[in-house]
Amino acid sequence: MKRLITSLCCLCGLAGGTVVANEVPQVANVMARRTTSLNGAWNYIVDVQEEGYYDYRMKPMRGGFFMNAKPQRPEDLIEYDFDLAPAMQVPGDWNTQDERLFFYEGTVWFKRSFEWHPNGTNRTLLYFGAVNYEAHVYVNGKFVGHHVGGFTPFNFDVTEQLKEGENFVILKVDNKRHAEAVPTQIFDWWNYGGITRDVLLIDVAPTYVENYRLRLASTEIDKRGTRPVTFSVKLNKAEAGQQVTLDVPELKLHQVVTIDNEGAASVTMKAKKVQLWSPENPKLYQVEIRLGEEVIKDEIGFRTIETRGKQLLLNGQPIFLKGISIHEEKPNGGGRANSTDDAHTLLSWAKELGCNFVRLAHYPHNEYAVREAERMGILVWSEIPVYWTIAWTNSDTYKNAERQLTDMILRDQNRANVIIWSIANETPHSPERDQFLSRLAKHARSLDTSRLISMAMEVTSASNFKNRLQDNMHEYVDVVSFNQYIGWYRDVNDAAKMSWDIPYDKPVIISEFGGGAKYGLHGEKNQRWTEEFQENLYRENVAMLDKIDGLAGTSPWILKDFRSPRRVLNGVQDYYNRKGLFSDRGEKKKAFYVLKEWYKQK
Ligand code: GCB
Repeated sequence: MKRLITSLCCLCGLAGGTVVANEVPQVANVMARRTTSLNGAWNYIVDVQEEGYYDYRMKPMRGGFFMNAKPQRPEDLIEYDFDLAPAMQVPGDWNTQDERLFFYEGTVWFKRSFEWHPNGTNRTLLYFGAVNYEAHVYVNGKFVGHHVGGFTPFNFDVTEQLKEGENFVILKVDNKRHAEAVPTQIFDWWNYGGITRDVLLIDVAPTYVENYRLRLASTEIDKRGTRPVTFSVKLNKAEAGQQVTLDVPELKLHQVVTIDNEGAASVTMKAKKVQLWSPENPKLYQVEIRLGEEVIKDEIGFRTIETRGKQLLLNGQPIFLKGISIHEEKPNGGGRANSTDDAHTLLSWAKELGCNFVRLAHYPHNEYAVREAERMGILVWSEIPVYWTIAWTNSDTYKNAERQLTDMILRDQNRANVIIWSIANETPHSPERDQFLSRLAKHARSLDTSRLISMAMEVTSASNFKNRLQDNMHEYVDVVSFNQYIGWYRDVNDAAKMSWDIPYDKPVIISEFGGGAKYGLHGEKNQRWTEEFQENLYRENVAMLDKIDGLAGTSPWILKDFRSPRRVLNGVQDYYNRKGLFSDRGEKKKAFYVLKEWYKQK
């Protein structure tokens, strides 16, 4: 029997003392690096009472019995025995892999062993695509870092902790909800816990390319069809004088840049005859970035996105966003999605509906999904979980939201299909909220000027079927978007009487509308939960939307029924939000065809 050891000072990493934190800034495009996957079977121990964390005197024994280990100092070791523990698949949520954990919110410890042969002078980074919600990470018993936020990647330099031969990683994962967290305690989706995205060891040289950006510098094009393209690169170290080479063979771009004192370099080049990425022609160029022995390959598209008054322009041409909202759930039952196949199925359904756009709600989805949408010619709205009632005055909450926003942008900034960063969803108005959100909007803009900023606002309804959008955040966003539930939460059968006053000279997106229906339940059009009710609601809504001045797109709620603990109606909801156009098993409801028909005419 092998004993796995984690040191206590690390277990209580938050409680002071010397903690080794090996976190390094996010490494971009991990799929193109030299990696070893740690996906697969991980042993797990459910720690309902959090003994491992709080009570270092308790020593777990075989079969779940505990005895007092009497440590002399807080730094003494706690021993975990995973030999008898069951295993689950990583990436994956625990809720759908062990039926006892379906509703579980708390701490689970994970462990995986692996063979490792350190490679001379190179560094090794331990990368997690996402862990929901909070992770403490240990390598061979040493604490290497802590991360908060369930939908963004993070990585640690674990070179010093790894050794020749057998090694192990232990994670404490905690998905308890908190009022000051992002998202907060209340949200309308399943709080899937666990290591929900890929785990990789990344082999890098001591100096490596941390991130890079390749994009059109502006909307400019000269008479000869030449466009300015900017390449920026950042190394992990400020090693001035290093040279990085960029190649885009199809555009005959070959450029060497020299790294400055900040570890960065940037250059603007002229590129001829650039085919722009668009839903009709999702053209991607093969790109190679080289630093010494390291070659990073990517596929990058070029496009412009801008607004002119109430118009949205893609590559200079007005576009109507025919969208649908999507949660990150497997298409045909199951839990969190995390693969190109899952993404492909969901996005194919969106395509069948006639979509050129998806709102990936309400948090950054996995990188496979964004990349697959890009290959399929689907524009993306990407969002952070600043949802409903956030603790606006808490500075840690702000830092957390800003970090999630930064990590979302750093991960996907080379994706041509991502056109909108959304900073929030349905947030009740207050001066504190305005301050928080305007700061976030400015932050997003400081990181990325090549995309639009938006957020899902709420429309304020006045009497006599008059609807008015009034939100102080209008000046911080490029696109005014709002959710409305006419025909479901309010004004059933009154869509035709509605008028809309959106007093801003900006494009408008209806970021949600819809209503629930149980697949296979039929009846009259005024009978809630039937497919006919939902079908009629869509008919009335699309007719109403046609009258909204400046409407530049919509992403109805939602592609597929998704799990939510708030949806308890027995026999109808059964813990599913039923507003999908597809059932949780992938069956089409009648409303699908109404939206499809409307999109055909757009
Ligand atoms: C909303 C929320 C979304 C919910 C939806 C609903 O406004 O943005 O997260 O799931 O309504 O079904 O009520």
